[in-house]
Amino acid sequence: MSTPSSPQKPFNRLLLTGAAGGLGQILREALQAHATVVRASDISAMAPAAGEHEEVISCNLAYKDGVLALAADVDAIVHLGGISTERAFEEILDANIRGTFHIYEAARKHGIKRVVFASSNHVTGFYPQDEQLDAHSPRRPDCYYGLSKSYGEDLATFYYHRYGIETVSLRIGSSFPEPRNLRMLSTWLSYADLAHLVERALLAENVGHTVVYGVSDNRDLWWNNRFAAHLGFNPQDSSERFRAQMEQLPKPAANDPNARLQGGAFTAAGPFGD
Ligand code: NAI
Ligand code: 15L
Repeated sequence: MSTPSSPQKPFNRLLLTGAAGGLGQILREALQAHATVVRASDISAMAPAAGEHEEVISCNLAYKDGVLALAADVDAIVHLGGISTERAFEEILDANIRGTFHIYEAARKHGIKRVVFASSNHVTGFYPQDEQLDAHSPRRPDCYYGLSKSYGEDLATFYYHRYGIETVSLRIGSSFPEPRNLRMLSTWLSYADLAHLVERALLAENVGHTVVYGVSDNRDLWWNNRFAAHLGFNPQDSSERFRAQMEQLPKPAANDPNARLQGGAFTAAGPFGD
């Protein structure tokens, strides 16, 4: 007689930062499959309120003591929290640079061995759209925001070699319900593929610090995930079904960053405060 499979989930408690954001709301739900309790945190108010298997904790990532307390008793961290577009450096400094440092310090102090870090395609945004990249391509951050994600990836490498904390850095393309412009036909990551990617990033073994581009199985890809094959990430969606709709939109001029550079408009944002 076969033994019934165990109802045990792989993690007792997972911490999700940025849980009130666009992707956080999707992952609050998706992570329920992998943890008995999801601790959902953000600086912003969260809706809906805490579900049966959730703990909701308000926390500003810029404050170290708060982040240390936030990560107590968790088995792994999915770190999405922070500024998600280009802004003045000081804002990025607090939320993304200090914030991600605090996450790694919390992992070190609490003995947490796995972080899934929401990096971004803006770590390599200054490449032209006709060049294909992989995880070993030298970085070309395209803005302060991209720089902060690049620093996050450096933290991940450091904390792996120094303390054995493993990370999967997800260089997410454009994760929205649908692509919003022609560029996103190449960069789109569906929510279903995002949930699958985060699952693989949590469960794959011996990841060290793995960098993977978070992108669906789109027709015209700029990124090759050959160095992340061990994750077992097999995206199922494609932006192709939106092509006709996107091609109806006004085309950017040939010299517009949206038509030339992988990072699109982020490459020309700012400077702020001049
Ligand atoms: P979002 O802006 O909707 O969510 C980010 C969340 O972080 C917000 O709820 C915000 O309140 C929170 N946050 C900001 N500063 C904070 C602080 N100091 N302390 C605590 N929480 C703070 O962004 P989205 O789209 O959900 O993205 C999630 C993550 O994925 C972000 O790190 C973003 O940079 C990254 N990403 C997203 C992409 C996308 O296409 N959605 C593409 C590439 C990267
Ligand atoms: C990102 O990193 C942003 O968080 C997101 O809002 C999108 O703009 C995305 O990149 C993109 O490049 O489309």
